[in-house]
Amino acid sequence: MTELTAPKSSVTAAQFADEIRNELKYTQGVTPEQAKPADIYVATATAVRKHLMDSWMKTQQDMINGNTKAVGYLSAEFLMGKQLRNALLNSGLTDQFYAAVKELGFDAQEVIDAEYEPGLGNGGLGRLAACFIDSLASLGVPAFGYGIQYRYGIFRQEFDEEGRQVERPDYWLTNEDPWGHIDYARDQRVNFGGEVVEEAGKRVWKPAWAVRAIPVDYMVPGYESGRVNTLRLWQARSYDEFDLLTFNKSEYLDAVKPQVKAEDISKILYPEDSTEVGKELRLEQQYFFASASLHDAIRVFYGDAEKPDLTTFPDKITFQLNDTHPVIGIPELMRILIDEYGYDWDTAWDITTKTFNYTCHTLLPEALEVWPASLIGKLLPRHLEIIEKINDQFMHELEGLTDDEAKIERMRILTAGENPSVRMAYLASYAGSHVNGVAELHSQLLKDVTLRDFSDIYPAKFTNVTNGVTPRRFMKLANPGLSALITEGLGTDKWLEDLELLKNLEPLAQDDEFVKKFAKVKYDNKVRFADFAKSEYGFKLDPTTMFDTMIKRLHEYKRQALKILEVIATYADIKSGKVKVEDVTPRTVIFGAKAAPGYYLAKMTIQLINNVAKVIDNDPDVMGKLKVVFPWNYNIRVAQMLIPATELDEQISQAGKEASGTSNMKFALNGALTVGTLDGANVEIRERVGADNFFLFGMTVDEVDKMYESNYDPAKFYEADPRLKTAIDMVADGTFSNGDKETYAPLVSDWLTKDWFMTLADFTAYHDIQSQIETLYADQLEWNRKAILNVANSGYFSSDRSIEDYLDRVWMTGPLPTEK
Ligand code: 26Y
Repeated sequence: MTELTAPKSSVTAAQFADEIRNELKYTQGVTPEQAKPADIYVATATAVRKHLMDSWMKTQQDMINGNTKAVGYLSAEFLMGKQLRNALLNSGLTDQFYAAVKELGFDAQEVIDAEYEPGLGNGGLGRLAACFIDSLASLGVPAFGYGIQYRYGIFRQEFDEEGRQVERPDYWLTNEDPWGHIDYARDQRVNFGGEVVEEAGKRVWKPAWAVRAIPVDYMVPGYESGRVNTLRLWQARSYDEFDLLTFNKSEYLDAVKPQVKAEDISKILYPEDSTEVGKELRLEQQYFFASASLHDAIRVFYGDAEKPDLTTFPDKITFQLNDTHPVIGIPELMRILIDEYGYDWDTAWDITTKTFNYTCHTLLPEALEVWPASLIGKLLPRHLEIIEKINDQFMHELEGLTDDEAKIERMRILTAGENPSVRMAYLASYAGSHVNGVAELHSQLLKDVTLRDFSDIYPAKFTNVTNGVTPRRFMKLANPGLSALITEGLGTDKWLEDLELLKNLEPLAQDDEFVKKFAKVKYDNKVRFADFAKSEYGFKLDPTTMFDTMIKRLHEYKRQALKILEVIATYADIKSGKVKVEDVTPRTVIFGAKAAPGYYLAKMTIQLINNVAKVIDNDPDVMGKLKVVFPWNYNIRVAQMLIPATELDEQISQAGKEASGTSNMKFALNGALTVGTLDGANVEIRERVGADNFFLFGMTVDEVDKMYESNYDPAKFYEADPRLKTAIDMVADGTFSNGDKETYAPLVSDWLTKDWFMTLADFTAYHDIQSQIETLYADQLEWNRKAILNVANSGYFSSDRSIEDYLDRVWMTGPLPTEK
């Protein structure tokens, strides 16, 4: 597979092969004859890094010496995916790589497969951060991604005999990581614990222990921009015993305890998303990377100056807080400015508020982080004092702005009462310059519901930036067939930098020849995925069936249950003869999802899906008509194979719960049609691709609210729809648990008595839309026409556009000047 439209570097394939040989010899000490694919991978990565080195250094120099404000993207997660092909693409070395590897006698795919995917994120939020830093570099905006280099990424998912999820550690650093450069000389000390004392009229923090933060730098090459930014991920190391003993005057054995503890800080990514985990270690992680990153930015822009003028800090860099996870950076910057640099409170506040902006990624109240003040006091006593003072100042400010005392009380950053806690979203909304949601509907709901009081008082802070995805990874790399066809159709490959150009494909949706070519690309992608699924998972997929996919974290609000209940009902319809076998549109239903290890109902849903898959697979009555597969350990690599092969994309969350979604954008851009609710970015996708080209169903946000108000009773829906009743009864009666009625009892009971996300209420509408889907699918030309219209009208969902919006609405900066 070659990728002919890759921008070219002037290096020839023969030269690149020599560079790889050189790395094999001088970096790894192996001959080409001894080399394994993994060696070639490391050598190639090392060679690519060297190609990027000059641009990387120049980008940093231009940033430091110029007047363009940089962006610091503070994120606890960066879900980067494999780096090799992306780095080759962006450095213009793709063709040379394939030729050089061939010359060296290796199979390119084996070399690519040798890279272990870093899973340093849970899902959407982490992947968004990765897309954003790609776009920042591609637009030539000077930027740092700042995060944590977890030793263990998101767990590796396996399924046991019973179909239950089993979590295995993801020790991704067992092999060499040629992309990350550890920079011991640019470490930072991060302090914890201890107490605050009064010294010469000043509050002085006497920490009890410290962690050494060591940066690991990853190059982030822009596509065709000549710019290379930095992703700086911090690793926690301990200081030596001597140092610890001076810090902690207790016994030796007690003194080494913190040393062991120090290294734990960057050890593991918390696998929870959406539901809050109030773990001490998590707060330590958050402070660890926020503190190290802020100090690092000061070092980058002011060097080691004793008395830098930090009033210019907000002109040098603007920090985006990716959700509440880095919000402890706000009191940290206050502390740095006051305690370390001697600024007065007001000046420090002025600098801090100009420096930070906050993105909220949720509407679920349980996902808004709240920390017990006692915990903050224990780990970060000085920060608690600062937060108290911020809260006092805030209350005072509010008293001048409103007479509504109840409102003032509701807005407290530090809650009143016996066990006060700190609401990180409120702290960010008060201290940040801008607050944004991640899709139009979500930003509106933030203003109307979640952060309503704040938007009442500070309306100008609130804005929207709809998410986006990088077309480089999710079109060019993931879908070379479609990319080539688009380039052919448009007569240029400039669309990879300006995705709105896809609009010009619209007329081609009426060109039957083009539509057939498009259909062929889709079919080839289905075959490619079927082959992959066979070799990777042992699944036998029929590429002539409709590929119907639902990939996302497993969560009740996302409603995988709705999909599996519909599958069960269809299965029952075929079994009972209610639907004639010949009338069924053959479908392959594909799930990919990890559940948080402690999320009981989510894990049970995984078990159910696996067992439905098994029962259907063993039933000759539905053979060739219905198949369910659940490739385990869904990750970026699987996404890159599966999204291009998908024809129908499931975005079926309860309206008002999915902040945006980003796979919906990837699917539309890869020519899948969406069946979805009016939720998150689905709303905007539908607006752009056209209502005729989107399968809409289900309650709206208003209808959902009304139903909550009218005391929603799911059992009524169960009684009213015989198909739904049959499906739930089958889950209850042991059809998918070898006759055991207990296995899914908690799930069934939840559906019938609570069903907080109203799966049952939307079931009938979800079923009704299926006949529309199947009728259209029967007319392949029409289906593919609509799929092309999805591609043509989704250019807006490029993360380049999202970044442009951030630049205009939030960051107020732009690209570095280019040389004439
Ligand atoms: C507090 C901690 C447990 C936590 C950790 C991770 C909380 C949340 C998360 C991750 C959230 C996340 O991935 N949110 C998703 O962000 C995407 C990017 O904006 C959205 O598209 C998606 O709707 C949202 O669920």
